[in-house]
Amino acid sequence: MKKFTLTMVLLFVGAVSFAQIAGYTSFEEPGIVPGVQYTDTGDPAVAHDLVNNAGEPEVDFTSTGGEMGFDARYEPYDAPTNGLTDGDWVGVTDFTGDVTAFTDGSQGYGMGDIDGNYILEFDTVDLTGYTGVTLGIDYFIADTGYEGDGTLNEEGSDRMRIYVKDLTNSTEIDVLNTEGSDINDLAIQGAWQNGLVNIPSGVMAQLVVEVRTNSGAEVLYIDHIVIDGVLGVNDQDKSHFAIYPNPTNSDVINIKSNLSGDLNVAIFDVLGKQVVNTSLAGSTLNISELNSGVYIVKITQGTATSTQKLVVR
Ligand SMILES: [Ca+2]
Ligand SMILES: [Ca+2]
Ligand SMILES: [Ca+2]
Ligand SMILES: [Ca+2]
Repeated sequence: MKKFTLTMVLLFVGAVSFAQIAGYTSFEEPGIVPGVQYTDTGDPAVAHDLVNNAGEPEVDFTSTGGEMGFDARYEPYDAPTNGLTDGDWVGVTDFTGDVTAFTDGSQGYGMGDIDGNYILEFDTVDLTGYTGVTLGIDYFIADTGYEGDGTLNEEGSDRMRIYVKDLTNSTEIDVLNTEGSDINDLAIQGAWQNGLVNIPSGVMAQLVVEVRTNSGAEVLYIDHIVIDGVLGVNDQDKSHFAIYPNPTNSDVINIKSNLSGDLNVAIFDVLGKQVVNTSLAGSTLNISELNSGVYIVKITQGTATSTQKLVVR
């Protein structure tokens, strides 16, 4: 009996954590419109959002809970003339003429012949409870005829930048930044490169890709984006929330909060798979679908977030 109690105590106070993907996309979920260019109908002299056009490659994507969403927009340079109004190879594509093959699946995202600046912003990823976070992205730079060093926002000053915005600390973490260099001199064209950067624990993070080119042959392709880390118990806002009973052998648990507003509850199993994601109006959550085991419960209410361990017997 003593031994049993000690084991239970250790289980209860012991840290629990596991590798977990916080955000990913391989561009496999968006539809494909092969052999068609994207034609912007906006004014190339004015910065504006780019939107999906029927029958053309998708430049924007709204996440349905799997792959991350993304949103493209355009900013002019000194004399943009055409921008993307002349029909350009941008958006989700399965064209492998430049890249031979995508690094994951059969689709990626291409950005060529912008005649201005193309800015692709991904969904913000909430890294609350995560440590040891990295972002990986595969990128492929086509062509070798780049001009300028990208320091000026003008034609003939080609520039490519892939970076992570740490929105919590208002900092930016470069994966690739060709500003100050002729892209040719970097000698990274014509083959897939893997960018990998560390991201601070617990922040809100957003991947951004920016491309300024002026030739149809100058294209940046991206694929296989993964943000992952170790998700563990985070006591930061634990004082606001209580889960009981815990451990439990009941079909329901209660989540008590001293804050107001709807509670968002996500539960992950030991493999890091999300098994519950719901909004609670009351305090009772049905967990009858969960097998016996250890879970991480992520509770969010307003700006308060807590990740806590749940033991289901
Ligand atoms: Ca892919
Ligand atoms: Ca857009
Ligand atoms: Ca163009
Ligand atoms: Ca160029």
